[in-house]
Amino acid sequence: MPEGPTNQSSTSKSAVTELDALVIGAGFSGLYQLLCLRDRLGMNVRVVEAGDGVGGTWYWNRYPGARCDSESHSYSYYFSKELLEEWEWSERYPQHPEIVRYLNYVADKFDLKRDIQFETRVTAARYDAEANKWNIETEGGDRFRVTYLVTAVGCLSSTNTPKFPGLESFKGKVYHTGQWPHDGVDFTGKRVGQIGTGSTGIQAAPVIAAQAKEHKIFQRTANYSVPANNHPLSDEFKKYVKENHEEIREIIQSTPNGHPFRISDRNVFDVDDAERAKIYEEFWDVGGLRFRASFQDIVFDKKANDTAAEFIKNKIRSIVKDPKTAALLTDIDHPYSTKRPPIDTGYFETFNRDNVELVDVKTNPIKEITPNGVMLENGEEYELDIIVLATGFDAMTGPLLNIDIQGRDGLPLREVWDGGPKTYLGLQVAGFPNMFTITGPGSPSVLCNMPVAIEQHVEWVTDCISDLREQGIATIETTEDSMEKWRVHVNEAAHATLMPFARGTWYWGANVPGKPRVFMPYAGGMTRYRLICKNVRENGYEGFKLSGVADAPPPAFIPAGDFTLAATVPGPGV
Ligand code: N01
Repeated sequence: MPEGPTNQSSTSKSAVTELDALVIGAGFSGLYQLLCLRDRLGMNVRVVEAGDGVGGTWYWNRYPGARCDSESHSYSYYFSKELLEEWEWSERYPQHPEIVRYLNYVADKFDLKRDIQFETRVTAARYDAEANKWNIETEGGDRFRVTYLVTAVGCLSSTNTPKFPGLESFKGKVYHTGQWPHDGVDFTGKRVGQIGTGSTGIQAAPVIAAQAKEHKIFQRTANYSVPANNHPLSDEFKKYVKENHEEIREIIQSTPNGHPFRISDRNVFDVDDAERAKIYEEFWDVGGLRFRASFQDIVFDKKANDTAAEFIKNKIRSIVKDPKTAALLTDIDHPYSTKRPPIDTGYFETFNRDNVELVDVKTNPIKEITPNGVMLENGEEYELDIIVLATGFDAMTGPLLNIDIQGRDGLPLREVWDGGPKTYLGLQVAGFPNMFTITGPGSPSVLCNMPVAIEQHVEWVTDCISDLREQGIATIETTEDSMEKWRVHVNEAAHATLMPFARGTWYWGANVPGKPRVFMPYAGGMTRYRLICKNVRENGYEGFKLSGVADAPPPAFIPAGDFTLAATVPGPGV
């Protein structure tokens, strides 16, 4: 298996670099945060990035079939009219290389790379209360001393490799989809085993199967998927996008999940069975995440959800020719969309190929990896040349906890989050002044089209730092009480949906053994969340403690407000 990035520079202690701010990560978040702090606020900023190029999650996730599940014209920055006019996506759902090209284009256009230090992995960040500075160390021995620390580490950047006994003994090659070799993998003539059928596995399987000699797909939990209906964008659509940025922006910034379409306000049982079937057919043909927008109550009402679930299962049965395989694929244990709903290009059709076999590892789990392949509990062994681990991520908290972050009095973040992540708005942790977590746990993040969530967070952090500097405020720091109020609200938001029906997902931290079971993203919808953050700022940073400089008295502390879900902005997204 390829190693993650390592810093190539010397390990000797280097001089300390003093900056206004350090941003960790050069993905969508880090690039925009750099631009905002450097060019809008005139700050001295550096981004440090483990990879040797920009892209963040997209730098590492180069597996076959890697494609974004958000529609390209919404999977873009919306802060620059010029950028929107210049850039043109080629497909409805952009492939990995096109997204990386886009991010490089952005980095070059705004001259960002000169302030990004590549191949540099942050290992520690410690707050020095006396100096009100963050001291940051990297694997290669670089040291930084900064006033503001912004983590832009991504939600899905720390891979999850299950501890299969014997994995190291395998004589063939093992690849994790989240650490894919940059020069690709040739499956020609190979016997390939793929473990995992989440969004990644569902994208990868058809592409691997088309090349491999044999492709065994080990499925533990069956999953829904809706066809992406991907296609090249027509000139007409490209023209529409170029001429209607404002309208598209208005939609993505005012829908709960940040996608470029409105969710229907009709309920499943507002229409009769025949009409409902017709609507589902239409949305199935449109494809992608729009399917879920066909009725507003699919993610809130179990009976409504059952109708969508049954529709998809019937589609699977109609596609997959072998009844036994179809039965395994439709033996789904959760309501539709309570796990992150995948979208696909020919996933279920792949099981009609002669070289593909679905292996049930729910009733007959993987016992071990042998030198020759995968052995199941019943002793059955699958001989393989390549194992592809599409086993996901230590999501949301993993990338932050991999860094030794210590706040006031050496308080480790690992200790504060021992029982699960605690944040206020997903933006800050009590005891960690002037540290901001872009798309941190407790924010809409992964339940929203990510660039939309990222732009909102980056702009809020930028406004916040601007306010602090203008008003001579030395520190902003949330409180235990604010985090507790927010925790209650995040929990309430999740329980207002059907999400608790699928507690075995990475949303709950359930995919990593020993990880606390806490619903991590905020399911109250991006629209509501945006409003809450706006109000927090307008109310003088409600729920945060602000400390004055020198002898000036600190500004008054306004406790965190009441985040009741009574305001009716419908819930979650991706
Ligand atoms: O990971 P996952 P993913 N034995 O955790 C299986 C985003 N994404 O990489 O369900 C056998 O969803 C596991 O089985 P189970 C998106 O947000 C975005 O697919 O735990 N199987 C499951 O099938 C997505 O949600 C895009 O029973 C084991 C799979 O591995 C997130 O990334 C594209 C196992 C892991 O599924 C993560 O998706 C792709 C074991 N011991 C992904 N351990 C975009 O378009 C795990 N599994 C932007």
